[in-house]
Amino acid sequence: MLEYSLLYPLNTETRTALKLDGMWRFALDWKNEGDEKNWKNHIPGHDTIPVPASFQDFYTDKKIREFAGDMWYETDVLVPDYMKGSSVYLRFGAATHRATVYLNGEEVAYHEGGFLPFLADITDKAKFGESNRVVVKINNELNETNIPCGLTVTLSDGRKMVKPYFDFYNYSGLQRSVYLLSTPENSIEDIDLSYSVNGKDASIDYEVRVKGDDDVKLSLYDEEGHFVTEAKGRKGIIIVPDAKLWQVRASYLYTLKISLVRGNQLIDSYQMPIGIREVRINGENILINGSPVYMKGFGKHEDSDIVWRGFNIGVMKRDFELMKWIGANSFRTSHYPYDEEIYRMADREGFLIIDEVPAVGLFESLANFFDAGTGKGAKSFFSKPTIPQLLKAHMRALEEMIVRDKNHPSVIAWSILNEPESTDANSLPYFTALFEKAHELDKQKRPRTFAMEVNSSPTKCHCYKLCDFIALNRYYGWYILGGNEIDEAENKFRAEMDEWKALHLGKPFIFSEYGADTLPSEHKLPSVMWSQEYQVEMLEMLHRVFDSYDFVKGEQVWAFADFQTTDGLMRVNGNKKGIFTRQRQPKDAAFLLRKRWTNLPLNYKC
Ligand code: BDP
Repeated sequence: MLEYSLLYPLNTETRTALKLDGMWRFALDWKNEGDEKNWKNHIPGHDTIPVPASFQDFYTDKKIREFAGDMWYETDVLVPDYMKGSSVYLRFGAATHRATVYLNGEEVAYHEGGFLPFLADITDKAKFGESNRVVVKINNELNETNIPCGLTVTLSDGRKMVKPYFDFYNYSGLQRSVYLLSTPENSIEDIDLSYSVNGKDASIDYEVRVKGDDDVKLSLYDEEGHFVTEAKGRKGIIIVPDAKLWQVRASYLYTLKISLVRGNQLIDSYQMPIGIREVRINGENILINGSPVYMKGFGKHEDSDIVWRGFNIGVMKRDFELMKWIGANSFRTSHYPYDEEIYRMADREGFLIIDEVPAVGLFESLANFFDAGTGKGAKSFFSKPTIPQLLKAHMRALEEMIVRDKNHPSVIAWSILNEPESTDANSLPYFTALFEKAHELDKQKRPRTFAMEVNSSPTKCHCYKLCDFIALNRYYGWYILGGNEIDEAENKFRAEMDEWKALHLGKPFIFSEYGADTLPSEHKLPSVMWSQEYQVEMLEMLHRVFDSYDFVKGEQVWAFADFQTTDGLMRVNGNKKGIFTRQRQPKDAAFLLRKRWTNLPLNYKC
C-alpha cells in the first residue's frame, strides 16, 4: 500500500489545494557540486523557468538542451496559518525522472519515476504563516534499473549524455503542476469502486480507505446535481435505480461525495466524478456495458511546441477536438501515464484509454524502436543482473498508476510494457509478477496487455498468453518492406495474421501501433516513402488486412501527432508518423482516417 494518498487535489469544505505553478528559480548542476555546496538551502544564479514545462527546448544553447545530470528548482511558499493542525503536503504531479525535495534545507521526500505523482509530508516541518523555501533536485539520467530504460554515458569533455532505449526525447524537469495541499489529520485516503449493471439498475461496490476511526458516509448526485442515493460504512454496495450508464463517446458522470463524520461534525469531505460502466472481455470481444466496441484512435505522446512534455491545457483541448473530428474513440497513453487532467477530460468526452506504465526500452538494443520494427531480434534483456531492481521500480510505477487512475471510467485497460524483449525466456516470471500485481491492485480487474513488437510472434513470444487482449505494434510497409515492396509487405503481414488465427486464442486483438513517417512538405505521384501519398497508401493496405480478420477489434495508429526524438539518421527533427503535425494540423492521412472512422460502426465485426 502506498504511504500517501494519490487522490486528485481538490478544494473542499475540509481541504485546500493551492497551485504553486509559475516561474521558479532554476540552475543546472554542471560541476555536480550542488550537494556539497548546499544548494538545498538556496540555488545559485538568477535563471527562472516555467513550471510546469520541460526545461530543455527553451534554451538556445545545445549543451543546455542536451544536459544530463542534476537540475535544481526553487521557490518560496507561504504556508498559510489556517493550515495549522491539518496534514500539509507538497504534491508533485511528476518530476522526471527522480527527485529529492527539501523544505527550508531539510530533505522531505525522495521519489523515483518520472511520470506519476508523489507527496512530501511537511506537516511537522512547515513554518505556518511564513515563507518556506522549497528546493527540488531533479535528475534526468537514464539507466537500466528504472523505467523507461536507457544509458547515461560520459563524453570526453566530462559532460554526461543520455542514450534512451526509446524513441522520444528525454524531456525532463517539473513537467506537471505542483500543489500545496492540506487535509484534515483524519482523512479520506483512497476509494475503490466497481460496477455491475442489472437491468435498469446498477450497483456500485465500494471500499473507502480512511485515516482514523471516524464514520464514512457516501452520497451520489446526478449530472444536474440532484441527490440520488446514499450509503454508510467503509465498505458496501450502493444501488443506483434507473442508472444512466457511461458510454463510449456518450459519457454520463455522477458525482460521488464521500464524507468522514463524527456525530454531526464533518471531519473530511472529498468528491469525484464517476461513470457507471462495466468493462469485460468476452471471447473475441471487448465489451463496454455488455456491448462490443471497436477501438479507433491513436498512440499519443505528451509533446508539443513551447512547453514540450509539460502539461498544456490548451494542447489538451485541441487534441480532444481533433480526436472527435476524426471519429476516434480511444487512445493509449504511450509510453507513460499522462497528466491527470487528460483522464478527467477523457471521462467527460467518453474516450477509452489504455493506460500505459512507463515501461519502454526493455530490450537489448540502443534503438529498440528501430530494431524491433525490423524484426531484428535479441534475447537477453531479462537475464541482466539489473532485472530484480528494475522489476521493483516497475512494480512501484504500476502501483502508483493503478492507484492514481483506477476510478476513471475512461480507463478500460492497463498496458504493462511497450515492446519488451518477450523472446527472452526469462521475461515470463518478470511479466507474470506484474500481470498478477495489476489484478491484485484493481478492484475492477480491467483487462491487461502489453504492446508487442514484431519479434513477439506466436512462435517466439513467451508472454502473450498473459494478455487478456493482444496488442500488436506492426510496421509492415514501413520498417518491413516499404515503398515499392508494399505488396510483399501485405503478403507477409497476412502470413503473420494467419499464424495468429491458427492459434484460436479466442481473444480480441488490437493494433496498438502502425504507421509511416511522413513529411508534411512532401507530395509525390506516384508515391515514395516519406510522402503524404505513401502514408495514405500504406494505411489503406493495412486497413485492408485488419478488415480481413474478425478477431481484430481495434486500431490505434502511430502516432497522433509528430513528436520530438533524439537526433539520429532515422529521424528528421523528430518522429514524423503523426496524422497531425506537431502544430496539430492535419496531414492528408487525417482525411482518410476521418472517412473510415466516422463510417465504422461502434460494434464493427461483432
Ligand atoms: C515503436 C515504438 C514507438 C516508436 C515507433 C516508431 O513503440 O515508441 O516511436 O515504433 O518507430 O517501436 O515510430
